[in-house]
Amino acid sequence: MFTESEPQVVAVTGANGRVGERIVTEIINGHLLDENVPIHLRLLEHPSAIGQLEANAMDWTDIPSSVQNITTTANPEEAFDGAHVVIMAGALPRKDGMERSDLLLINAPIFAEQGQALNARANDKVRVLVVGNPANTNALIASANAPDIPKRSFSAMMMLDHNRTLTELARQLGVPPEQLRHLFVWGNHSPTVTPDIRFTTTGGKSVLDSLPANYVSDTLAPFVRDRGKKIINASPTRMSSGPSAANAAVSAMRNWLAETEGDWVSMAVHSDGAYGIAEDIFFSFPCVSRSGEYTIVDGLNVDSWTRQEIDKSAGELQKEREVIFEYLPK
Ligand code: NAX
Repeated sequence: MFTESEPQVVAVTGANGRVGERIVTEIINGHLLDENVPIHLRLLEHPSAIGQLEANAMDWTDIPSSVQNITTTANPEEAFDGAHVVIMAGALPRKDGMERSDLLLINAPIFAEQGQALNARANDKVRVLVVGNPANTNALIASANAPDIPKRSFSAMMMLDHNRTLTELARQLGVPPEQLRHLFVWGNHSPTVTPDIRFTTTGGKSVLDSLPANYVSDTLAPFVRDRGKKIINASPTRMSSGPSAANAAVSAMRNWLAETEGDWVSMAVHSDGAYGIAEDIFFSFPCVSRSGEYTIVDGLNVDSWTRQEIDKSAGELQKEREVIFEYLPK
């Protein structure tokens, strides 16, 4: 899929949004598939945003790239027809005063409808990355509404939490981020996400020897959990992450389709009970991946602090599941 010479149909939802627009630009700039792979780009938006999206599509068409054509549409079935790769960034944002449960119920119908459209029209081997929040539970809704597509073909984006962990740790240690291996996050893309650096090495040595005691619980986890809110609060117009989110979405999909080369990535995937996590939620585990097939890294020991934190995240996802239960077909 990653290096095919046949054209690959790549769909992006919410393509006119702050994150979606940047995802499209990254794809056109060759950051998703090998640059020789011809791409047919399908951009899905809410009807109110189609006018601007059409103008953006003209703009994108002027960039020389492997994208052979761009279709803009407000119809999910048209967007997903024959799709090999789908990145779902189209969702309504949380407004001031809105609870997480309100956001769940506002976005659930979007992901139910789009899950059904994927089921009806996507390629058998489609890979779907859900970015729109609450991403883990939206992935559950989309996959439950696409019963003919294997659950393993869906994941929710944890790469931004992963990259926030990676870059903060690299700053703390004074090493380039690419020198750090075997780092990941557990759980939900929410304030319960839990970074894990107990197995992380640089130059073959554990990073733990160079860090203060309780660094993860006292410094790193609060940093990763608060980062999104801090960015919004720092913005005069209360804008959330844009470039880092788009970069994370495209690299998460690229890692999945290509090869993680012995390193680990954080993917929220359908839980099969690994590490004692409840089944039928999308939970972030350490994963390796090759050619669109991920494997959860198994056999890692879990210390008591990590256990307590990941159980909180799993409990939160089980509650989210109850809130949107009516959108999960029986
Ligand atoms: P924006 O509000 O800028 O963009 C969302 C876009 O979705 C808009 O253009 C809107 O018209 C479109 N949309 C709404 N309903 C739609 C529908 N039914 N079909 C197709 N498109 C529809 O938000 P933005 O900052 O781009 O964020 C997009 C989503 O990503 C949000 O849900 C956000 O919370 C989520 N994020 C998730 C992250 C993660 O790590 N999983 C990080 C980044 C981002 O905050």
